[in-house]
Amino acid sequence: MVGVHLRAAATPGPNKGLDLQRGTGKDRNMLIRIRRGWEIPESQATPESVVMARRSLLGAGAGLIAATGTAQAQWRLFGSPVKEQPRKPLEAPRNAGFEAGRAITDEVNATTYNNYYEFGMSKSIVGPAQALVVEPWTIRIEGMVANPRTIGIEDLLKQVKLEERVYRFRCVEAWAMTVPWVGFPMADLLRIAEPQAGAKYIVFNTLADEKTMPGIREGFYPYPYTEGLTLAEAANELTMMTVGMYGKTLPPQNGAPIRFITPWKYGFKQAKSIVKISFTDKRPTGFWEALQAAEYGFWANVNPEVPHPRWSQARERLLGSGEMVPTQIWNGYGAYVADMYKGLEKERLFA
Ligand SMILES: Nc1nc2c(c(=O)[nH]1)N[C@H]1C(S)=C(S)[C@@H](COP(=O)(O)O)O[C@H]1N2
Ligand SMILES: [Mo]
Repeated sequence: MVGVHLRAAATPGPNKGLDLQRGTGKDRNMLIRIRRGWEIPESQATPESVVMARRSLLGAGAGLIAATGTAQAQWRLFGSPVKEQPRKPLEAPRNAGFEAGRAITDEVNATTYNNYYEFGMSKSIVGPAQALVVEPWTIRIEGMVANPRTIGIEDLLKQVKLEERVYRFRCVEAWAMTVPWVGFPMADLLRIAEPQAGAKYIVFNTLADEKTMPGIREGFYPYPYTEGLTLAEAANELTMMTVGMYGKTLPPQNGAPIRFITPWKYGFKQAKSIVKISFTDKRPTGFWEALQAAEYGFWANVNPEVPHPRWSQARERLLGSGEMVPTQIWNGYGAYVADMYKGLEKERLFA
């Protein structure tokens, strides 16, 4: 499977000819020939979606692959037909303690080249994602906590102080971006949630709404999207509950209204549109781990020397410029996180 290398060599950023070939039978009115999703050669599919596509074909659900990717292709050709949800300004003081050492990715690239499989298999889910209803939004806090409860996002935000941090972000598919996120330390969430003494893991479930999400209606995948962290990882000073980017609330496609960010881990850990947070003493199985445990594990820490079974992780392609740069262990955040993994060397820390 060499898709990632081909992709890396292709035009950078979201404006790729590649995605123009994706679409559904519904788009016959478009001027270009639309190749049906299930005709996408494996070499053009993204690594993560290859896993899903295989499963989808097994389940005779090839339509899912084709369900998206159209709106953005039109945008490239004719100007944006996507009416994006308005985003509220969300200015917060930048925490200068976190130097990304790279130029910030242009906002248009970070917000139009996405992985959000509930809305479709391609990178171009901006259009379908606008169906996400972000207000009102509540989060259920349960499991091993002092007081299980449901909290409105406004109430949660009243109890924390927002700040901006510029972090590098690395997807397991070997693309990367640098984003000014707005949010608050997950440590503050732990303080609010009050996990019990025996709790070891925090688990996030994200929205699974069949009314608005085509991927949920398909029913083939182990949704809701689930991810988890050890409580040490959750309390690490890098770990951020994130409600905004580029000085505004998160757009739906990037996980509005709330997701989390662990910049030393591959992107798939960083669950979007969180609706449930639970605490447990059992290691949770993540969405990707449930799909393909041999390729995606619990820890998913970035390491250029541990290749994915199907491609190298040595380098990454920056969204926008397309520049290829070396990947760093822990995505360059070892000074903050490496100590947490001492004594865990027997674990599969990097996949
Ligand atoms: N709910 C949900 N969260 C998700 C995903 C998803 O498909 N659904 N994709 C993950 C993957 S694979 C990546 S790389 C990042 C992408 O985040 P971005 O679209 O903001 O770049 O979100 C992660 N969180
Ligand atoms: Mo990813």
